[in-house]
Amino acid sequence: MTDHTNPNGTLLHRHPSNPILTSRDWPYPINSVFNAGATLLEDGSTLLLCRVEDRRGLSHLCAARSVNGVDGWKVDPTPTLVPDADRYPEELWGIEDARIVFVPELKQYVVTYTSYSRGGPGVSLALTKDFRTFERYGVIMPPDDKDSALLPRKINGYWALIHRPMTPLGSHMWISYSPDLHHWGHHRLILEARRGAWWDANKIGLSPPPIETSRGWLTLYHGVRHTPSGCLYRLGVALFDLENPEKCLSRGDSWIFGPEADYERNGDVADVVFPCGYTMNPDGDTINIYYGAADSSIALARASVRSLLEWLDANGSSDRRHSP
Ligand code: BMA
Repeated sequence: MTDHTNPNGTLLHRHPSNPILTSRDWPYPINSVFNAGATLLEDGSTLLLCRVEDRRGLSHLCAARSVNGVDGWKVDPTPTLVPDADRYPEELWGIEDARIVFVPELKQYVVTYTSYSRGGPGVSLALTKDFRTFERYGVIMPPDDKDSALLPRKINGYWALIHRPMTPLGSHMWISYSPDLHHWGHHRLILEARRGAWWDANKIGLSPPPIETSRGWLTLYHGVRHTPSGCLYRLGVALFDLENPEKCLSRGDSWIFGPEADYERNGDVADVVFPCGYTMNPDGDTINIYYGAADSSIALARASVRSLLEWLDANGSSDRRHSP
């Protein structure tokens, strides 16, 4: 029987040191730090590309490095990737919410992030080898669009990008393909926000980049519940076919993680958990999920890929791509 009572927190375990990074850890004056992309570097250390909101309200990205991914963070002394509105007008009001994917074929990290300007939020892409210099490709998905990550390898000869365009009919997850990371087409809807009272009604979006498993692309996504006192951001999980990522194999009905801890419930934007990155432990099963908490800090939760897949086996439905 489907378990609709899944207690929050059983699949994702909050780290006792949470929140692991706050504005107090920053070497220069900022308002807040949250929604970080994550990756392992060659030496096994963890890099977070954090969204930093300055005291004008505009965001840039700043790298923090740690040997164990939990503490001892070394934060870049100055912003790492700053909006460059002269050359990239789509970055006029800042850059936000990076997702990082290491692409073996390119021997580089591909960073996708939200660039924000008069036109609204769009998706921008940059390549880097070291998170010190970046090759910017500019905006690759025009506004309104965000919550984007590249798959780490080509699918049938094309790069594949998951993203979340917004339309008056809803904000759903799409996939698009490209031969060169510049030109994008073959756009397909892959996962719909549900409707009505559902926790993920009207607006969903990719959270960290999809995790490649032997069973498919394990994909954490956020759902936004609109309430009279504001929005509630929670996390759900779906599985997509490895060679045809347009095909949703399974989607859970319940959310698996939501704001409960004080640092998630209180902050600049209350009741938000917003992961943008994960790293995999050497055991090949434990993932470290880095998430923004209440748009005010960065927190860490751990999960087991095997447990997430088992939970989907018990609770997911294969016909849930579309809104019931
Ligand atoms: C979303 C994004 C996130 C943010 C969240 C809550 O739309 O802008 O960056 O964390 O809202 O404010």
